[in-house]
Amino acid sequence: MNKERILVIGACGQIGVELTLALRKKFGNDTVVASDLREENPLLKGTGPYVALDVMNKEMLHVMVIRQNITRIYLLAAILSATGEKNPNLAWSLNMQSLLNVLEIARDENVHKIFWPSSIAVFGPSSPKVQCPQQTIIEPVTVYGISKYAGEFWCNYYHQRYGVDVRSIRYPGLISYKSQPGGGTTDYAVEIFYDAKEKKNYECFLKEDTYLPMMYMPDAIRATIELMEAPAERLTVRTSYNIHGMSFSPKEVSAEIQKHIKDFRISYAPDYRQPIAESWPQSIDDSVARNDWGWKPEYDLAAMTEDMLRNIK
Ligand code: NAD
Ligand code: AKB
Repeated sequence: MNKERILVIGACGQIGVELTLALRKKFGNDTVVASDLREENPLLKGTGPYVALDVMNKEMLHVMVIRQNITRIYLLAAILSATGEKNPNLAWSLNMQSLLNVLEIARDENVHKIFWPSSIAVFGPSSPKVQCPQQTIIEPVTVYGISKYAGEFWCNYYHQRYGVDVRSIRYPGLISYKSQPGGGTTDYAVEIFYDAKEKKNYECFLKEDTYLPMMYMPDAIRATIELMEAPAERLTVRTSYNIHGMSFSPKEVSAEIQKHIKDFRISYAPDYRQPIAESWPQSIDDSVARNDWGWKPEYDLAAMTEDMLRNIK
């Protein structure tokens, strides 16, 4: 009998909606409790239990975990890179305190597995730009990147010191069509598809030759599930795993879109997000994830573009 009881925190966000649906498919609808500050996302309605929850309220979270017999938590609530630069204190406070609340409750209760995502934003200008390795110089310059790097070490600490089985991935920029992105620097790579379909033109907030690591959402969801199902003894990284899907620039993705929408045009008006993007690597070496738990992406730029344009209504 399946005794798992899963809590997804931040279930109405870009990743949360798709991850919740995927977990419900795998473990059963009633096994996965979705929660968020926001109103329930329409795609989640009727697919399983939903509770309004502020992860910053540790007592409420603790009561919820006990009452619902939660055994696994996926913590997705966070403030992303671009929004974080507008309100650094809030970003630090939410990104750190939410993680510490979850780790402490997991240590004290019957929560035997946690997933918490980090980001390629941990890397800074001094990290290698191409094929950035798992272990390298890491000097982030955004508050988001600092919070993710500190978070990685809290995960490692709770694992080493208290045996909490917390697992993590440094997601690249994620591209999807089911739920909108929430204030990141890589959001252009989602917006461009919507504007291409709706208006046949897009004004990009990054320069045309800004290469960034990216991934299509189905690959990211699969990576998350595969990491969480991997045998603990296979995992050599308890901070956070590099994973890579593809690397492209605004110019390259617009050329790919033009193969489907001939009269699509892109223009460029770089803003405060340009220096954030320039501080990150252009591509990621994910050989450790490949060796440890068999990670392998399926989507490249062409396959993703075709799927995005087919699915955006
Ligand atoms: P998002 O902003 O789309 O979703 C976050 C969700 O958390 C939102 O629905 C929001 O309402 C909720 N939330 C915010 N504060 C909360 C609180 N106090 N209590 C409960 N819920 C709260 O973010 P996302 O893109 O889905 O990202 C999820 C995680 O993945 C984050 O940790 C993010 O840093 C990480 N990540 C995302 C990407 C990406 O490209 N989307 C890349 C790297 C890492
Ligand atoms: C962002 O741009 O902030 C996120 C990320 C790469 O973490 N998409």
